Amino acid sequence: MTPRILIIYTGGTIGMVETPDGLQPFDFSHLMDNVPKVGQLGYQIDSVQFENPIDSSNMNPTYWNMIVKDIADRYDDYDGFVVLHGTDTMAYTASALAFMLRNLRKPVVITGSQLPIGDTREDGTENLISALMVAAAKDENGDPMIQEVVISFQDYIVRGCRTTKFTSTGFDAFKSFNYPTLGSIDLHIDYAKPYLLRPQVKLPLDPFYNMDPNILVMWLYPGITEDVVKAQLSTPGIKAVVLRTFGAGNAPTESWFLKALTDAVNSGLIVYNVTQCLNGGDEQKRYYTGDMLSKAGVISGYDITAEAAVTKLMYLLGSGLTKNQIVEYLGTSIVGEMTDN
Ligand code: ASN
Repeated sequence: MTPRILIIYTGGTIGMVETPDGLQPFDFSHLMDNVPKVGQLGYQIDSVQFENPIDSSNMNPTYWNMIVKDIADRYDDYDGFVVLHGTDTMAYTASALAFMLRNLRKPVVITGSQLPIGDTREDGTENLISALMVAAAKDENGDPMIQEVVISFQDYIVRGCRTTKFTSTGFDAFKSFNYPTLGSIDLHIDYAKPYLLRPQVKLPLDPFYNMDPNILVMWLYPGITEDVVKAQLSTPGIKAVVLRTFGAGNAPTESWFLKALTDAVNSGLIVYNVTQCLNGGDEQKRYYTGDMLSKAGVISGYDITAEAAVTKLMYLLGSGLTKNQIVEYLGTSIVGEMTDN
């Protein structure tokens, strides 16, 4: 059977052109004209594109809804989906889509590039062709090899909601620090089958369109002042805080700081502890500087990425759950975004 793949082009460097004002997204036909090799795959490839392709720094929940709808509307017509996206916020989109595409059982493969596909030296051609092949891959039972949202970039396939962009210049821009890579792309494309998500229940795709962006990310640093902490925690409208802590999930133990956090929690704010470290995670009970946070009602994010934490909160807050239910979900994995404790 000829694989049927839908490409969703959102913008990003992969399709950009030089302008006097810097690199800017351009249309999809320009991109495809530069990769005639795609035809050699022999796939049936269709495409949709954002009316005005964007630099991914402009990504937001409205655009996520558009991607989710593009997939949901055509879910039965294709074997897999390739989302072309800028690298800057790709890890956020990969995480958001993982939560929003509920009951996903087909590949959603996100890729892009660090240099535009029309440049003499570029990484876009290979990334696009590899992503198409990953989206078309089947396992030994003829089921999709990938049944989740992944990022396929340069030499690796990684779980979308475990991934971080860790270099702005390297071609291997993405890394999954706390979960094994799902596949390697070299002479062959090999899959790490034990680590692939295999949904236990087979239910119809249930797209979600109600991400709630009322989140604050508070990054701690030595010397952070009471005024700065209090001003952030009293930001109008916020419902949850991603607290970017030190090391194994630690924070200052000064009484004003703990009081500010306790007051925030008591006033109904959800505070989610996510370490500033890329590798490892929170162990809130390990040091007294973390244990104080548990006592103040802060919830541990364990080894979740900041990108997954932000989008998980947007998803849970938009789901109409009670605070207790949200707290429960924050401590466990929904789509493989954290290691269950
Ligand atoms: N600024 C670009 C974007 O995220 C970066 C890239 O795609 N390499 O859209």
